Amino acid sequence: MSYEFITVSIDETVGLITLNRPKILNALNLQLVDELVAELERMDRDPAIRVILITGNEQAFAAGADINEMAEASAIEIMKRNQFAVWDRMSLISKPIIGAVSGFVLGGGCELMMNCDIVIASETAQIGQPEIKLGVMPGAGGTQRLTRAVGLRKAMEMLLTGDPISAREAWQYGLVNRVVPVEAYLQEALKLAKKVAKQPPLAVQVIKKSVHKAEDLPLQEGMDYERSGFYLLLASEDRKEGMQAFLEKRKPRFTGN
Ligand code: CO8
Repeated sequence: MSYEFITVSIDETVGLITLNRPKILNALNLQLVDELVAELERMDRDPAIRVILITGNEQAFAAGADINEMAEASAIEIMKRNQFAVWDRMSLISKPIIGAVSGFVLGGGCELMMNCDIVIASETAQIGQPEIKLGVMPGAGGTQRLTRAVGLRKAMEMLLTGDPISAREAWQYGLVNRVVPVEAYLQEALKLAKKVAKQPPLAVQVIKKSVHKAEDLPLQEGMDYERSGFYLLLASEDRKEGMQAFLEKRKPRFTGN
């Protein structure tokens, strides 16, 4: 498949998607989001890929939705585009998504980052939801996922001022997993992706889904959900292999069955 606004490659079993509109700081136009979601879904189905990594460039992960595309459109036109129907499909991806972010991570860019399961940030990253400065508000999870991630007061401050926070502050609030020098962020994310890619794929996917359920479900329902996953994985070939390998004091060979 050929794309205009993203590039795609594979490194061992890690699928790498790079946002590629550098002249306008990877602003997310409709076509870019279409391409991104199509490729995420393709990689999710591709048995050769176990983990997906999304990145941008050093200057910008993404500076938000493409303001040119929104500026002239009426509310009804934007509603009729139904762009969030595509966006929301990202949360159905079953393989883990690692984000490697640097530079501007703003608006829709921050919301895209929050769609990633694990995030490695360069120390140059500036992360925020500046929509209020444009007279609007986030529409792809900025008030919901950010509040769950950093807590009500910090989210309120970020959303009402529109000011970005530094990578280090984002790390203190648990919004990103790790902050590394700009020269290293992509390699660090790739190293982590390869580590997760070596784990048994079924367990990885069931754990991912179960962790996300913790954001939505009351505790006891979440515990019930977790237990179903636990029993399900006991039926997998990889469980036999994992336990056998432990007993035989050798490395397991996981197949995803
Ligand atoms: N949309 C379109 N073009 C952009 C965007 C954007 N979001 N951000 C930057 N650009 C363009 C600039 O217009 C400029 O283009 P040109 O060279 O043709 O003039 C180029 O990128 C470089 O930008 P600057 O010259 O402004 O670079 P600076 O280093 O001076 O400033 C900033 C960088 C601070 C990032 C600044 O460009 C800026 O404030 N950008 C807008 C950030 C923003 O407000 N983002 C939120 C957008 S709204 C949103 O995301 C709603 C999400 C709803 C869900 C969407 C799902 C897809």
